[in-house]
Amino acid sequence: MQDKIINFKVMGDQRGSLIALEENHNVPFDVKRVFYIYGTQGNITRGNHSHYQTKQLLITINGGCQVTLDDGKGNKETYTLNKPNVGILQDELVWGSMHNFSHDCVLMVLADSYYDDKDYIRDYDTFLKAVK
Ligand code: T46
Repeated sequence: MQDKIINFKVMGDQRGSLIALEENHNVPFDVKRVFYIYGTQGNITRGNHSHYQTKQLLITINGGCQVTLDDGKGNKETYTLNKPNVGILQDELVWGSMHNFSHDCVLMVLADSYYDDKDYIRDYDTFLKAVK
């Protein structure tokens, strides 16, 4: 799933760096929602679900974590996210879990939908049925 990684252009100057995210340019969808998770202990796993329709772009803007993506068709890959200029795309109907958080990790997520609990698939067998 190498095509899931997006490298963002780093701009800025001697004062420091800057990354700009623009919907349908370097973010490959309409951005309806941004949220971020932080203060997660290193032994905790977050996510552990899929979405029926939502696409997400995950970026660690500080610290790092690992993200495991599973398309339910035999493709499962774990990525290390620890650079603010790299994002991982989690498409709809892809199971995602986030783990091995550094104490200072801030994981920012851009999504193409408003929050709707009904869009979540939290049971792995239900996910596999939805993929088929
Ligand atoms: C994901 C990982 C990285 C909202 O009210 N609005 C929102 O947009 C979201 C994402 C959550 N919530 C509420 C629902 C729960 O009461 O915040 C609480 C925690 O959400 P959740 O248990 O889904 O948190 P995580 O860390 O397991 O998962 C979240 C996202 O849901 C998920 O899509 O990729 O962060």
